[in-house]
Amino acid sequence: MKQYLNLLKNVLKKGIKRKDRTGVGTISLFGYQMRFDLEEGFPILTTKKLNIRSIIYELLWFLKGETNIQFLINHQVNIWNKWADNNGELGPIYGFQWRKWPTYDGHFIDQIVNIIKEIKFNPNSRRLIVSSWNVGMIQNMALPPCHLLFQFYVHQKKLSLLLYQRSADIFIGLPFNIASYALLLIMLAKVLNLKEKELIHTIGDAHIYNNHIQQVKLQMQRTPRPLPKMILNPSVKNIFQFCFEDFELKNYNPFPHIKGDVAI
Ligand code: THF
Repeated sequence: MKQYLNLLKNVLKKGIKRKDRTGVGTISLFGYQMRFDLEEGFPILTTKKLNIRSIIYELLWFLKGETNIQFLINHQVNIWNKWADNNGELGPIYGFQWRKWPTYDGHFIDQIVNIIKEIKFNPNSRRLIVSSWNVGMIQNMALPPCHLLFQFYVHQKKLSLLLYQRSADIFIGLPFNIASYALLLIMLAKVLNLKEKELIHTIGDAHIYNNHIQQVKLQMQRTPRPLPKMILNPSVKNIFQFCFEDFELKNYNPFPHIKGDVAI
């Protein structure tokens, strides 16, 4: 993925040294956008091997509306462990806001059910938005949402998704985030009988942690390989009925995995 390598180049060249909440320190660039044409393949890194299993299970977990890591643990996915409390709870993060955004009068809004209806019956709408940035509940979340808002756009039966991410850990989290939203776009397109078109990823604070610089430089020496294809089970017509076995990543031939510590 050229787009990702260009981002690495830009941050190393134009980024500024910056202190951060975790104490690790970063090189940071404010404001960046990448575009991924899904017709060219599934946008997953080939310059290091990613664990697509974790990415799929995390997205299924968001879509279930769950905020307890038990489901992830049951499937040997440990990416959220460091932020959960003793009961495995993360507070009202992504899953809760996507499926159960609470209203003033005590009801709950299912943003995923609503967005599917809206895209179907009102594809020209300029309000096709799902948000996790519930200002009044941020203090109750283990971590304020990073990828906090996304918007859909339909043109000639093709569906695009624009994501706004306030903060991106470029080495660890960002490759997960890109693949996750590409997957969500493909899933929604499938159940809506549309084709997936473009993923547009906008980032606020795009940063490389100081302890990831060597790993990033190693990745920059690797030449990206052809993108794989993501195949979904065509018989699934309901977004909530997908399970892990319905996904197949074909022709993924990445360079070996590169380890890095996650800042907490
Ligand atoms: N905090 C920080 N500092 N970085 C992040 O990327 C991040 N997230 C989520 C919440 N807080 C964050 C958590 N997402 C991994 C991947 C995604 C995460 C957290 C951790 C991780 O450990 N990845 C390993 C392998 C994991 C595996 O094999 O399953 C890796 O090397 O990629 C970003 O949204």
